[in-house]
Amino acid sequence: MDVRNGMGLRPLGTSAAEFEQDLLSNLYYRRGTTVESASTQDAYETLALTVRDRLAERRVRTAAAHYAANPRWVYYLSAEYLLGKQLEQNMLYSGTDRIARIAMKQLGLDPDEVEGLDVEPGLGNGGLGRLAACLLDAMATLDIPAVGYGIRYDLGIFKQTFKNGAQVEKPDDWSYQGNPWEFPAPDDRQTVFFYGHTERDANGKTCWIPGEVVLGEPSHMLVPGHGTDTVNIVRLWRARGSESSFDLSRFSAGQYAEAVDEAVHAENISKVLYPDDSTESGRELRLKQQYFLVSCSLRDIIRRFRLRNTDWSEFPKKTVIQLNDTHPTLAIPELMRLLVDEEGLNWDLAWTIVRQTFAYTCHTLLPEALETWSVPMFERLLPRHLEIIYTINEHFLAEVREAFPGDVDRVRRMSLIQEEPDRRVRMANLAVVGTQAVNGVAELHSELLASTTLRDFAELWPAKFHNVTNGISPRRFIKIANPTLSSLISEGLGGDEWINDLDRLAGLEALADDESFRSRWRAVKQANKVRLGLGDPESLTDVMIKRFHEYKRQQLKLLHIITMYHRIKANPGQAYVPRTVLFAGKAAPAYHAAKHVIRLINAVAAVIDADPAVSPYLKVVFPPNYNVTLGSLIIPAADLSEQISMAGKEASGTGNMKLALNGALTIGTLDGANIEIRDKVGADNFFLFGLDTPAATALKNNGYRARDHYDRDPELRHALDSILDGKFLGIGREVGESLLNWDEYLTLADYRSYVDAQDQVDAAWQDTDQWTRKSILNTARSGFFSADRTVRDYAAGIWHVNPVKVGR
Ligand code: 26W
Repeated sequence: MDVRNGMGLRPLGTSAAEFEQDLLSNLYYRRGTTVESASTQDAYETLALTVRDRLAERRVRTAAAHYAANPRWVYYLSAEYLLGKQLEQNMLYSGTDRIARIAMKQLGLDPDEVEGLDVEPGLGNGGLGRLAACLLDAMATLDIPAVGYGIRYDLGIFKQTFKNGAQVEKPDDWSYQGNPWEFPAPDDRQTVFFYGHTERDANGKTCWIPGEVVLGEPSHMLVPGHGTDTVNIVRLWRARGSESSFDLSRFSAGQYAEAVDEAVHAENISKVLYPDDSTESGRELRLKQQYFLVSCSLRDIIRRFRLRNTDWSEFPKKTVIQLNDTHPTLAIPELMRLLVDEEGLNWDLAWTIVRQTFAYTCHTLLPEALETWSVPMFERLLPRHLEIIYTINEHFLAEVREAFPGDVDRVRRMSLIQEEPDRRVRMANLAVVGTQAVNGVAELHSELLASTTLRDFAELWPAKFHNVTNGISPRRFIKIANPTLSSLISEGLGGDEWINDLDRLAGLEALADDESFRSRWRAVKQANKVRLGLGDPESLTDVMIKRFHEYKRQQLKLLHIITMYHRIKANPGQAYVPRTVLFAGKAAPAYHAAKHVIRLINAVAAVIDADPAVSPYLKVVFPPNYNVTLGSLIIPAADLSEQISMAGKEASGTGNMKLALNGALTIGTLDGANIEIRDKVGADNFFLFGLDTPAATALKNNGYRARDHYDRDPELRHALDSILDGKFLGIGREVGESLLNWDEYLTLADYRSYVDAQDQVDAAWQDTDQWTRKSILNTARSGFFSADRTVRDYAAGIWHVNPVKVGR
């Protein structure tokens, strides 16, 4: 009986035998080879395509359901996505993980070897990029019609290696072997203008005469929901030279380089991800990337809108565009340009549509991370957009003057244009003015945004400001990363519904009192440490994994390590809690202070390793090239989670959530989402230390002198002196001096409180049962930090969208 699904196709098989058949046919027809002559790469590509087909089948039904529903869409604009490896996720979501491995074995293939060829697309720097990926996963799992838009960088975040302990960056040509998970869609290419000038035609209509034209070619990757048939997409744009960019006459004149010059120039736009995650580069190519992203994406969004709608006033009802930090803020003047210059709408209607359509998430508090672009550069690259921004500013400042008559300072602070010391466009101000909602990513962060960084705007538009505390995908960061703990939890809770309903973890609280459950919990952690294979599995695994930045204070962790080293050296006979301290993370290539800390960590690690009096009790490991894949290996093996940033600096953090969910206890400051984690898991199950935000701010404002702490704390002085005296392979002078003479992030001020808290950690660790109870309670009370809850908050408070079920 020939059954066909709604798409008129025979559904793909769900048995291992049928999967094997599909593997074979894909090997023959799509890979053009045979089992006998297939390379492992052939086998990998074939496996990927065979799994992808099952998701593509759902994708077609999703697209049909969405078309029929003509819903309100969420468009997520982000310059970064850290999607992680796709194979294991897509096998889990398509329910093929078991049958695929059986089928491969049937064909004499080694599943681990084949799966080992899956590549991680490193299209992001850190927190912001990974959050984007977790939110896309949750939107699909909650059946919310959504599309992610980004840039398909040829070269992702650099590969990190160490040479004599120093970070070395290597280009990451992630799709060198191709990428089986993407669907190129050249027919949806878009045209993007740069440079040139503007002209007014007879009836005053403005035209932009570009100086350069490039093409944006999209390819999309599937974003499957877990436990549902929804499959959304993330569309990534790649820059191409226009058809006519190859100069045949120059080529035939032997000027080969010149012949391709224009094409190469165009392709450079999406060539490489900027590796900065906190300091703006100010580079023109970065601004080109940002405009390229928003111009292609808005044209695609309008193409999709027109499929089912004609009336522009419907646009904000059918479309909400979330700006992931200021990087895609040019979307605001770009939509104004498209509506006014190309669609002929009048300014006020266009502005109403624009403000109702956009929302902005801010991910930082660091002033140097708030982007501003020099007016001359802006004028040269985007002349029409600068005109539009001037007009927006005019109307806006009139509103400010009306609301705060005579307050010239406020007008100067709120203007979209900084006048002194040089004229710059303030992207954060534009993002706030051109959107219907602004949110921070943790309660403290959102409060600080409204009371400091964006205070003027919060006083003008209090209702516009929201908080949406970050979240993480439980599928990626416990189900896939920690399968053994996941099955123990499912056993304890009597089912695995918790993966899509994380609050159900609360059911584990009772099991914290069950000795046999506790010992199995410990065994899982132990096995994960053995799997990681870095350091003695019996030791306390103390983990600090995140980008390197002085506000995150890896230097404080280092001072603690050196203090432990000195204590062990001074009292060799004493019993010590064996510790393995694991660092992982990259520093922006131009961020030299952070790179000095990396070098010093590796030097201290080497000295300790070589010291037989200390190495039995203390080990420092620093695996290179931290990314989603390495994080997924480290997080399940962690006992202690280091979240030690200066209070008021870490917007939220998401690593803190991943580690707590996997049963690590947190030692941390009252910063970002640490506060909410401590509230949820309980103060007894969290090691708190350090100054809170008001105290830190007060200390900074009342002439903080780091040297005072050095003078009055002998252990601190000993640790700092050992750095300054070059005790660690002569490395670290810069770090020592910057701490003693500058210490912008109050590292020395929090040292004593931190070391004392670490002593409490050692004490707590020795009561294994108690520690295990606290570990189970951390997991049990982490339900709130699911990205599903985060997306539900966005959907209810900012997007006002509803799920669309995808039928069979
Ligand atoms: C202009 C260069 C640049 C590039 C990236 C500046 C700032 C960024 C990102 C906003 C930095 C970032 O990743 N921020 C992190 O975002 C996470 C997700 O919300 C938060 O959890 C982290 O606290 C925050 O540091």
